[in-house]
Amino acid sequence: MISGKNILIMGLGMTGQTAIEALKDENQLYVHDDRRENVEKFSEFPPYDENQPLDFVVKSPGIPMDHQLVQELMGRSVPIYSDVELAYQLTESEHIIAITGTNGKTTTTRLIYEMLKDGGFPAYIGGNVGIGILPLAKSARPEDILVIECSSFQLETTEKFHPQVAVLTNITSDHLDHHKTLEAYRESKEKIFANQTGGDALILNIDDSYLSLIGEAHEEAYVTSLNTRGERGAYVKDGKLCLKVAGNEEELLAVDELLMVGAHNVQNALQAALAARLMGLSVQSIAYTLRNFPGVEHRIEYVGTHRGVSYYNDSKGTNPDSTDVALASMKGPVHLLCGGYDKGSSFTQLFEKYRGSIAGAYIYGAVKEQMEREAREAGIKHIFPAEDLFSATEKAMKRGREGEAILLSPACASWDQFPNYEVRGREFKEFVQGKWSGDLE
Ligand code: UMA
Repeated sequence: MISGKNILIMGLGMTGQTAIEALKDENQLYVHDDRRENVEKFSEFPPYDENQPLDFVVKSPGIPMDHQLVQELMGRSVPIYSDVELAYQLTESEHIIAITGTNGKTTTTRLIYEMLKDGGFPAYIGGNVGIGILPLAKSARPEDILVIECSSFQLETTEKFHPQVAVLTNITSDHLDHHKTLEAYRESKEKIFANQTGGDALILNIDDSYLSLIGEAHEEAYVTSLNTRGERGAYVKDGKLCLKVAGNEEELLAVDELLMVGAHNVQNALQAALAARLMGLSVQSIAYTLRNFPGVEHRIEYVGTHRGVSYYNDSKGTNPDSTDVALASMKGPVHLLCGGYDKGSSFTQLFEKYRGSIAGAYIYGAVKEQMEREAREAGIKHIFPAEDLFSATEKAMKRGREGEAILLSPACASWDQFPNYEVRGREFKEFVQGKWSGDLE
């Protein structure tokens, strides 16, 4: 419980609003947002006045540390906290699992949560997944398990935050506009385990070169790898996912039994399985979740198999790099549904790289002409221009054969024909499932 404090809420988006709800009854709050209209919406709280003594600040993750007011407050030694730090200070939960990394954190967070729920554990999910953690943290009981996805922005301003299980998926260069240097970005990520002690667990993906170095400095860490077998951790052996937590090896399931595809998802599965096992879940229960988890919605999400053709929704693939990851994850020939809003990207390299596995490119949307030209120049044999996603899908469904995949991974934003990628992905799924139920050719 935090009470009787003077607190500045800086940034009045989701983080600021959930912080206000969590603190307003017991404390004196002040508000600040660079957008005046946002401050006006919270007129029951006084705007920040620089003469006001403050106990601490709750800062929205998107506000950079070099913001003038943040710098000024730091100069006065006022602690600056994120919602994750505040959640830790407010919660009665004694079980926090925190996940961070450049990629894979949303899938790993969701998988851990699903495993705990399937096993009958009182688990809750929140954080950078788009659901603020504060409302959950405040109402949690000691036995509740909080599964929190943490961004580097949120970790940057933690002080006492102390998860019992910390998972690091990978660390590559990202968000340098905010953190300025790779070192500062890494330091923020490493704060996830800064307060851990003997009884806690740190899980590192040592296939990542930087995390492998951290692993060398932290012998007590549990490690995950697709290639090497650590003394403690999770790995792939003879095509099977295995755990080694208390000395003996435990087999979970075969890689082929996962519904999720792609090497990166095998790594996510290893990390989640290890975290769940350390929380006391049985091997059988963990394997059950892994056999049934289709992936996070819109990220190479398995939609189903109809007449031997597998369908995947990767509507989150809004640039050529993400579509590259999706194509690399597919097993056989792929019918690729792509196109949309023109962000000025080039698709030539992507088409050249997957020329051998693309059985058809079904191209639609504002970017159609450029994409079609680049596909042709890259040597894609079967190109089908279409008016919109649905006519493209219909064409792909007619051409798809047993053992092949139909993948929506547009490599473009959705805004020319949809309000956002979520709507695009959902409408795609509804369209194909509607066709299946009509059993259309
Ligand atoms: N603002 C200022 N000055 C600034 C910048 C922002 O006053 O210099 C104000 C804005 O006017 C706005 C507020 O601060 O009113 C910020 O609101 P917001 O809606 O941008 O952010 P929050 O509601 O605080 O949302 C955050 C996360 N957003 C970011 O980190 C940018 C969400 O992560 C997160 O889900 C949510 O809190 C709940 O924890 C999203 C994200 O994109 C998913 N994260 C990045 C990522 O995953 O790469 C880090």
